[in-house]
Amino acid sequence: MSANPAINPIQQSSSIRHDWRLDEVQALYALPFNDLVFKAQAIHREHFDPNEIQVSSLLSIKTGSCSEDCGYCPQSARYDSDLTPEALMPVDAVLKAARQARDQGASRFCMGAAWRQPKDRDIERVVEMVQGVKALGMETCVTLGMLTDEQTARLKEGGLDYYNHNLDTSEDYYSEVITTRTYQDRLDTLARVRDAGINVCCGGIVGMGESDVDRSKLLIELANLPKHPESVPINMLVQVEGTPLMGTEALDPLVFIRTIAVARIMMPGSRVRLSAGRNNMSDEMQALCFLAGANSIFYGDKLLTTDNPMTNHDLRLFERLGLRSGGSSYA
Ligand code: SAM
Ligand code: DTB
Ligand code: SF4
Repeated sequence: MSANPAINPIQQSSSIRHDWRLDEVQALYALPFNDLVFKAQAIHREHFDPNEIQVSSLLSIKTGSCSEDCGYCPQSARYDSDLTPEALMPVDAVLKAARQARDQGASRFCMGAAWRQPKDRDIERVVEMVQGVKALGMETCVTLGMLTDEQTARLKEGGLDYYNHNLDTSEDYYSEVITTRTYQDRLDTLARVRDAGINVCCGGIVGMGESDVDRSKLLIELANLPKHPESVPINMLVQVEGTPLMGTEALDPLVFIRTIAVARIMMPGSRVRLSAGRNNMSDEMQALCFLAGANSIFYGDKLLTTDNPMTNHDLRLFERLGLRSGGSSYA
C-alpha cells in the first residue's frame, strides 16, 4: 500500500488543504487503483453531483506566430507545425462561434490567444468579446499569456469570469519544456489574476516525458496555491508533428486516470477538467476519468488548433453514461 507506513492515505479527510507534501502525494499515487478511485469518487460526492459535468468550448481567437518556445505547442513560431497563423479575430466572428457553442450545449466559452503577453489595444478587443459572450448568457474564460496589473484590472472590470494560465508541469521539469519564460512568471500572473478577483483556471499537461515525481509536484504546486484554482484542466499531451515533444513515449493511460483521481483528492472543491487528449482516449477511459473525479470537459470539434471528439459523439457518451451538463458556477 503506502510507501510510508505512517501515512494512511485512504483515511485522509477531504478538507481543503494547502500544505500537501510529496510523500503524501506519492502515497496516493501508489494506492491500489481501486482504492484510489474509490477514495476520489467518495470525495467527489461530498462536493459535487457525480453525474453533472461542466461543459466549456474553446476558440483560438489569435492563432500561431507565437514568440515562445513551449515544446508541446504547434503555435510557436519556432516550429514547423503546418499551421496557418491568423491575426486577432473580429468580435462578430467570435460571437458567432460562441452562439454556436451555446446552442450545442456549452455553458462556458474559452478564448485562447497565441501570445507571450497581450498588448493594451488587444485587451480592449478581448473585453468587447467578453461582454458579447456574457450577453449570450455564457460564462467567459480567456487565456492570453502573461498580464500586467492594469490589463488584469481591465479584464475584471470588463466582466471576465475566468482566466486560464497553466503551470504545465513541475518547476523542476519546466525548463526541459519552456525556456522563454520562467515558472515564477507564471506564478506571478496567477497571483495577479487571483488578487483581481477573477476565477482561476490553472492546470497542466502530462505525457511530456516527465517523471512520477514531476506529476506529483505539479499537483502540489496547484493545491498549495493560497486558494485552489476553481478549474483545474488536466491535459494529456497532444503530440503535433513539428513540435519538439512529438514522439514522446506515451503515458500509461492508467497513470493519467490516477492523476485525475489524485487531483480530485487534493482539490476537492475544484472542477477537474478532462482536457486536451480526449480524441485519443477510448470512451471507457473517459468513463474511468469521470469515475476518478473529472467533472468538466472541453466540448466542440476543435480544441485550439487540434481535433477534439465530435459533439455528436460526446452527446452520445453523456447519454450512455447518464451524465448531464451543468453546474457551470463554482461550487
Ligand atoms: N499563449 C497563452 C499561454 O501559453 O499562456 C495561452 C494559450 S496556450 C495554447 C494554453 C495552454 O494550452 C498551454 O499552457 C498548455 O497547457 C495547453 N496546450 C498547448 N498545446 C498543447 C498540446 N499540444 N497538448 C496539450 N496541451 C496543450
Ligand atoms: C487548457 O488547459 N487546455 C486548452 C486550454 N486550456 C486553453 C488548450 C489545449 C490545446 C491543445 C492543443 C491545440 O489544440 O492547439
Ligand atoms: Fe505561445 Fe501559449 Fe503556445 Fe507557449 S503555449 S507557444 S505561449 S501559444
